[in-house]
Amino acid sequence: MKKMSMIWGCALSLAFSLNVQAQESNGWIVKFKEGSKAFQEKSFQSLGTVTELPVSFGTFVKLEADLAEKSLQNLASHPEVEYIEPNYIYTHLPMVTEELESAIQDTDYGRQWGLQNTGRNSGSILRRGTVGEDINATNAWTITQGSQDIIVAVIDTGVDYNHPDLKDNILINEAELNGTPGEDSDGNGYIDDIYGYNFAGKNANPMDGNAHGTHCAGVIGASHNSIGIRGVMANVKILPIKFLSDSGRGETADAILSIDYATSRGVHVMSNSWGGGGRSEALLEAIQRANEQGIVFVAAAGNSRANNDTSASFPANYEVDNVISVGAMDGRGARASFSNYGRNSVHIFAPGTDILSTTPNNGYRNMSGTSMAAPFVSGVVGLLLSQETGLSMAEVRERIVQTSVRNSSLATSAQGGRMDAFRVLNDTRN
Ligand SMILES: [Ca+2]
Ligand SMILES: [Ca+2]
Ligand SMILES: [Ca+2]
Repeated sequence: MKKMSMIWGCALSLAFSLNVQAQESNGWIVKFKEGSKAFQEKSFQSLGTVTELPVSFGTFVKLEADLAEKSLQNLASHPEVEYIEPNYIYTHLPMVTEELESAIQDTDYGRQWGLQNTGRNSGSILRRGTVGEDINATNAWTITQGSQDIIVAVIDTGVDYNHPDLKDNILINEAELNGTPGEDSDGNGYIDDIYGYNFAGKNANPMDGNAHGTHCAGVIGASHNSIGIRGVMANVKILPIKFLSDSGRGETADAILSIDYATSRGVHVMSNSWGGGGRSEALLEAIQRANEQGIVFVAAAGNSRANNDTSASFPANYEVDNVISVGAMDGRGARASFSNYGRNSVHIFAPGTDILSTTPNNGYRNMSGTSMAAPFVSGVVGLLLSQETGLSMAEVRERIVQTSVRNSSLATSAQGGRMDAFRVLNDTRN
């Protein structure tokens, strides 16, 4: 007992502030100092279930335990503990899901107002949308329709990689496809990750049992073919990564593994339509590792009508050059009623109400949310990177922000504008 009190020494401050403890969480994440094995000590193991996370940068464990304040303070002040923080629960960010009255028979590109707003495809009969309040995709496609060399990770509830409107644009890990089942054929630490990975289920099948991730994937990269809808990118490789369960919930520990996995797979963009929880140092570090590799991290701003300048929404609010925070706009070019905003913290608005996209089992559906706006930006960043190389993360974000079309009803973002893909590609600045 005496030894234990020596080990879990005197009090220091925790890595998080007390007010975030109101956020829902599942145990704790503890980062030990490089090479430390202190988590294997009996006194630590006795606190609860301890799982070492396979993060290649530092020693992380997930601790499933209810800890009293004193135990927390003791852990935080252990000489080999870098920090301890709650293992937050995140949720996907759709507001409304609408079943379609009829099945889609053929190309329904005409219903995709986010790509080309006719005024009649973006509102009701009583309240029409506004012509041209879209991402100006048709003009952008005269410059580029993307590239199969650009990889976009969809970090979400998984993706239906068999969907006929998606399957040609899914990244296939050929070494695993052609390798031995049951073995890690490409030696990346994950067995049989042919289509991506499922960190929620701890297996190699990132199939979507929710619809949210498949919907986001369709916005980015549904095939330009004779069926269904069109993605912002006709040509792209989508990497499905599942860390939100089929109920749309996931935790920090799995989000970190997802981001590191995407980084190791050499993606160019990560599309993140989820949020919740408080500030996590461990998650921030994973985003910084992606930033160092030149990977853009697009994040939905959140659906709580909140000002992110005054109440931070994560991961959208992490201040790293590669993070682009996206608010949702409606078919009249106004901020969607549910969308978060913030002159300093929300970079851009994109279409996010009544968005038609793919759902599992050959389906299509309308959904609304900043969840739907974020993948529009992921797709446009993908178009930009198909066309130009060598841009820094800060330059990519500047490009999206400075070329936006200003609109007084979107003045609650960095430049007060909506994203315009044509202007992004042409670098037409305000
Ligand atoms: Ca593998
Ligand atoms: Ca294998
Ligand atoms: Ca299609």
